[in-house]
Amino acid sequence: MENKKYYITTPIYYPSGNWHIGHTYTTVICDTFARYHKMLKEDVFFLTGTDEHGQKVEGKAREKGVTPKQFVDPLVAELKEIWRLLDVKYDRFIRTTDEDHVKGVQKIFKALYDKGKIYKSTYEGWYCTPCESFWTKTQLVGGKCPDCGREVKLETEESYFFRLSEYADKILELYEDNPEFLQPRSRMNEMVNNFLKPGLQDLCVSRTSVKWGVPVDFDRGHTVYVWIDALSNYITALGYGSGDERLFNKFWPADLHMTGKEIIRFHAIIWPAILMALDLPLPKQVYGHGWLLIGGDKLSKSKADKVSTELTDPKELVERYGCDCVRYFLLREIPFGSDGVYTNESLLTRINSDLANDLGNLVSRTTAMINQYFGGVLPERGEQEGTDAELVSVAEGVYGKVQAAMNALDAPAALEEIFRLIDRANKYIDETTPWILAKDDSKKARLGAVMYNLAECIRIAAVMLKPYLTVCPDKILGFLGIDGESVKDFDTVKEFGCLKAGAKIEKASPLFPRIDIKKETAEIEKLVLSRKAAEQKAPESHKNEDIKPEITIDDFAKIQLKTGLVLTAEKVEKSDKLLKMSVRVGAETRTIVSGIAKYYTPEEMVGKTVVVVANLKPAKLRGITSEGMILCGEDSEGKLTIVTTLSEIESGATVR
Ligand code: ME8
Repeated sequence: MENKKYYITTPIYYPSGNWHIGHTYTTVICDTFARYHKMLKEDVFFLTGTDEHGQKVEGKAREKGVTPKQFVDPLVAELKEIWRLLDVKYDRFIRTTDEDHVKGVQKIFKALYDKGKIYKSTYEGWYCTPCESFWTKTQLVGGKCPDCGREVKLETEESYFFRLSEYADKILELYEDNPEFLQPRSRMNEMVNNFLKPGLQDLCVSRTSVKWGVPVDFDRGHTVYVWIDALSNYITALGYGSGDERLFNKFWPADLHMTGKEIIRFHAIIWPAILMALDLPLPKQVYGHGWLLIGGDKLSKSKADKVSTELTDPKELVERYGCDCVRYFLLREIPFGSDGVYTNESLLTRINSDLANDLGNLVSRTTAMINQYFGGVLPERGEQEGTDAELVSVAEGVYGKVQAAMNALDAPAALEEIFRLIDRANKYIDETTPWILAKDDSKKARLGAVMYNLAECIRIAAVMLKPYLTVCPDKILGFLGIDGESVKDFDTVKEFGCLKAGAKIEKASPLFPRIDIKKETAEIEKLVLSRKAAEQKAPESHKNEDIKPEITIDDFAKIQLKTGLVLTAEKVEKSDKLLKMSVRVGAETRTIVSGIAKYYTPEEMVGKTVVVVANLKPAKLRGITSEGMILCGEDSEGKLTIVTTLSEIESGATVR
């Protein structure tokens, strides 16, 4: 196969820090497409990153009393952690504060200026701070920002302008000549009717009032306004303007910019105009996906917190249900290009019905039967009969159908096709009734053929699932005794029968545990409500007035803190609060009684590294002498969390 290249980008993320599951949508889709094209043996470059400049960040940093860079650094680290948890494997994570990006943007700005595409003037416009967008009066909706509906204010300042007004006809022509350029189709109509036909205005591309931005190097009072800065990432990430443009020459133009529908105007009008002005090729396609809605609104953390008791933090969702479940929901539940509603119940229902029931059961039933009837050794395929041919044709058809769906950028439809095979295989078990065949020795060969067909369907489904789910496909292939790459790639799923008889089949452990939806949603609701209550209380109970009178370093030096390793733990009789533990502190082992029984079981405590106040006068608790105290954090609800070390450390180490 031709080693095609494929370049896909997500919009770079504004590091808000209030990450919710909606934020992960664009990038999980892109990761899936990148994985899919890698499996097609294409040379793929997948880009994501963060958009860190602008007034909003500057303001928030000021509020916190830190520099803008100090403000964004931890948020960027959090976002990268979310991508790690969701198994998003990008080829570059660009930050608009990266040195090469900053230099690239300065070059782009200067090139546009030298070409006469940027000029200096005065701007007066209605500015929406949260969206970092200027609007003309006619664009406002009811006097408010047309994108987010929030208040705007009139601002005037000296600015550079990009001659966007010259490009309306060229962009209309671009759409006409390339009907595929902007998808879904409805987005193109919106751009044409709302923006291009009424005519474009020149675009303000620098600010003097915002210091936190890329400085215009030939006019130091100005910083590059956020959209030229942010959009340019798609080429600076490939080294454009850096002197080493090998990646740029190889991957540009992008095959696909995937973005949320609210920023389509920037990607389908402003960005192509900038590229035209730079005489650079245009991306092949821009896709504006829909939103995850909660309570009928675009999912946003502040709204979500107000209106609902849904758990929306991607880290928590992955920790609770696993990366595959969250990815599956995002890719399967939201009709591509449209909005989709997010509820915990819809997530849990998907997990139970598709993953635990359909996929999980098929794998566990089949591998259990091969173990029960054939000692875990895959039988020969043998003679085919009955509905075998139909099953095989569904299995062999999956690859083409998935390909058609992915070419149409429709990941949910691709998953639907794979699950059609899984459903068909489950139905095949009911049709062939292997448990009846197993009772009759003369049917052994038929039973073998049924088992073979099922195992091969599972293999094909697992291989096809690899771009979408990142954990369970390999687990499934492992149960089928496949460890080499030879039967794990797309070339092996177009024809039925690659699986070798004689393979050692392992009885599968449950892939996805079934969730008691009622219990789980009730638990989530309780969790979210208690958190809200704690958030409201926290400022009061943790006020600085709580802080005790100052002490000197010598006072502090009187307290000896040491690390300890919990060797044993048991409940103290007739007490629901106390745990009695033996704790190794360096060379000695101490008995320590601690009031943590409501929060930790004895089993949870054994093996934990704790911090012990080692020179505390022993005290008797319920008749037991406690030789020290274990440090805990106490939240506003009185809930205790033990203090431990970030990495492993020997017991008896000094804590200071
Ligand atoms: O727009 N449902 O950043 P951003 C689906 N930095 N997608 C959602 C969503 C939801 N509820 N909420 C957010 C920016 N997104 C700019 C882009 S491009 C050069 C600069 C998606 O952090 C949103 O549509 O506000 C966008 O694709 C991405 O998350 C980042 O949004």
